[in-house]
Amino acid sequence: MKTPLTLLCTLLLAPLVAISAPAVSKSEPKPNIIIILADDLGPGDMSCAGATKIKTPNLDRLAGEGVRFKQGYAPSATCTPSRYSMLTGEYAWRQKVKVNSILDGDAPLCIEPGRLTLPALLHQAGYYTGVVGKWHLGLGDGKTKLDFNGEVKPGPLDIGFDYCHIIPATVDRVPSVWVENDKVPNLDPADPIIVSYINNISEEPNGLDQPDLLKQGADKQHSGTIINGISRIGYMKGGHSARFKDEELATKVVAKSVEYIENHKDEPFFLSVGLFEPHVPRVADPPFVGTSQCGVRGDVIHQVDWQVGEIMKTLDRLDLAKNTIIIFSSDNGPILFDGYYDGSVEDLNGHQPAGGLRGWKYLVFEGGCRVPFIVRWPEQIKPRVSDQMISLVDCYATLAKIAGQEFPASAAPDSLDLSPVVLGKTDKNLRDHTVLHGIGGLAIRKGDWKYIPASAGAGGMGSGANAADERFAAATIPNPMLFNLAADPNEEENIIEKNPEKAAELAKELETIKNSPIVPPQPKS
Ligand code: NG6
Ligand code: CA
Repeated sequence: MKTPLTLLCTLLLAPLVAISAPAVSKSEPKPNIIIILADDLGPGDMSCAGATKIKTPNLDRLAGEGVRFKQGYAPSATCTPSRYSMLTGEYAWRQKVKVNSILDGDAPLCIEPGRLTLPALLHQAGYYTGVVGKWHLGLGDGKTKLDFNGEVKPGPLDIGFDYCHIIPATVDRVPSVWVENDKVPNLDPADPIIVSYINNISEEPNGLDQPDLLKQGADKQHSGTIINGISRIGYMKGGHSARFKDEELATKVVAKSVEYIENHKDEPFFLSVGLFEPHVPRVADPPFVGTSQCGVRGDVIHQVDWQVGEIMKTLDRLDLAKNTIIIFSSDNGPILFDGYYDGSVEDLNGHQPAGGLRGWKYLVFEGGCRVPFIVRWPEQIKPRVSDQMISLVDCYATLAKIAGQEFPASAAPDSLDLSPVVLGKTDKNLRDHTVLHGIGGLAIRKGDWKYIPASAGAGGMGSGANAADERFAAATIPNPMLFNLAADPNEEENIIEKNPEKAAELAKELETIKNSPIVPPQPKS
């Protein structure tokens, strides 16, 4: 494992990745880039992918005007490691530091300040770079306790973003405030914020003692301080004037994204938007309440669709749509019960969030890691649906190529330049394998084959995208598994005994990738 110093030396000494023919000619203006990541959205959660109880007209339009990948992956079945991989081009499990778990709201920044991240690279390429919405990559240096009343840093601005308007972790974790450019806006110094994940430092009601105050019942883990009628993970005191309301989060994401696009319309810009839905707590804004046919989880997916639509409308209004790349995906697969009794299980009404795939968020089964993956760039991409494999970890090398920016080969060791795939210049699967990370460990998909070593599984976290199916209730993987996804897309039949050589080959390949921090040479189209 590399120390920061050896990593830095490797980065400095490593050869630059050769950017042969740029994906965009020098004379054309660089495309703007917007990555919109939903939170826990499944591949079956869009009407263009077959959902009928949920309507996603804006996502359907986006997909219809771009390429929709049916084999799109999040590198991990949880948020922090997936976002880490997207921004660094490196699988998070290569790091010893705490990026493989789920960070609390007061956890330190898990990306080294100064690292050549995707936003840092795009900044070098002349882009203005910003992030709005969910962060969940930690804040502060971890040496002193993070103080939300002062400068909340290091954070996004130290790893390549020029602007940020974020919430620290998840909506179900304290502190329930925004952070804009290292400061909590609207904070009254006479009412300072104190946060603890260990002790109940707040004199305000909590979910365990006063469940009668709750809008939604919650499990023990989510029964900390009650804020806006929802009990959260952790305890929080103070900061009343700065607290967000759940029902206003989506409007704020739209307002800040639109303002950002307007402010930077005349220069190439990169905007990373972290939507909060359909992660728990699921609280629909008034216009969306009761609009879907599968309960509140469907209603907040309508809210996802609305937010994407507002961003698309802004691009249309400013005449930027043609030369703006929008990547829409999700940080991990879907889940129904994740701590709050919000009716998502009971109201499912036959909807299939993972499109029938096995498993859910937290798990290395396809249902945990397969995600919606749409790329629209009207000037360069012909609309189509693709069966080629792609992962969020590929955003780094692919966008570097499109932006015409070189980087040291070791900077993004797991990222493949898939620009030929994205731009429809090849039918080949330039990514022929991908490593998937879940709470219990790693798995590998290569071609149609998927190998899952025995592991402790997800320790019973959450439940189902296939809640009705009892076979999928057990999250533990006591024996290794092998599936052929072409014949058995839902991973129902473990065929390891019939194919021991194939299992051994994939097990070996997984070990090789684990031990080699650099991917084989980038594939040629
Ligand atoms: C888990 C929470 C879950 C959710 C998740 C993060 C428990 C029992 N469950 O620890 O509710 O917050 O973390 O989700 O605490 S993620 O999409 O950001 O990874
Ligand atoms: Ca998530």
